[in-house]
Amino acid sequence: MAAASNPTYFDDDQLYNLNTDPGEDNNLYGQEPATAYTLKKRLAQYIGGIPGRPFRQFSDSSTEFSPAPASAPTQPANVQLQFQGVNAVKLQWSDAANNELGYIVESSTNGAPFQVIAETPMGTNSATVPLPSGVEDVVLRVSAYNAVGDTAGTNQPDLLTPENWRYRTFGLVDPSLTNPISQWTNDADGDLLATIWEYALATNPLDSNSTDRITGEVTPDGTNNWFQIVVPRDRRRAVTINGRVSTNLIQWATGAPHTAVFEDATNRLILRSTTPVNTAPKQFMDATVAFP
Ligand SMILES: [Ca+2]
Ligand SMILES: [Ca+2]
Repeated sequence: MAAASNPTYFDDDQLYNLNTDPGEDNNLYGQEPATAYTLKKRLAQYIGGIPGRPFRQFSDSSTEFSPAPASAPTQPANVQLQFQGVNAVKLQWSDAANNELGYIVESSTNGAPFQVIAETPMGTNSATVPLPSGVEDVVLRVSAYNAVGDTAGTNQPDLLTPENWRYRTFGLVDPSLTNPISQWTNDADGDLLATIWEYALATNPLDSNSTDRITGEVTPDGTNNWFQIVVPRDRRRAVTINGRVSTNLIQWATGAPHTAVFEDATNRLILRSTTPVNTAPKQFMDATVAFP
């Protein structure tokens, strides 16, 4: 009778919003991963506390489920990321745990705390998740979980690494990243910043109005005057920026001992010539950028 009147009666996992759906017609399980994760943990803790309950008395397909495990599950191994277009990724991992309630995928955007964006059953080894459009700084992690705790995979895919960023930036127009437009040395928007610099400075390589520049300044420290450049970068981006200095614009000396990092902040890098202006009044500086 219930099955005849309720289309989700035989669903393995069920979650309803009783405020808006008192008839339980619309199974939200899968749409509310954080809720499913929380409720499964609470349920496991609850039934794990009933003494003498005869678990697995039915021919349950679950061989892994244990409501009262002795420890948190083993972490998922070998977490891998595969793009499904520029705004979705498939995560795959090895199911190394034998007492997990399931897996969760969490994301952290722009350095914010991780939030659950997908939940999968025990024994699973993949999930496809959407990415927030236009947000470049996204870190993903996969954890096995049970009532005792969560254990995150060591490898946390980072969408801001150079190749992931390049794919998300140019994948719509050049999915194989082989055309001139998507090359690191190219200036796709003609704003005189090569794409590798747009990446380092956190500007948009496809928008000529999105640009930034390195500025120079002379700073006294009481004894000497120092010539330095301020590079407005984002430290999360995996590039190495070196200062270089010249007295004739022909010969350049790059990095130490000719230049030194004076300040290494999250949003800027200050590189200083190690020769005081008092000693060498005529100096030129700029910076080079390369992947580490
Ligand atoms: Ca450019
Ligand atoms: Ca630009």
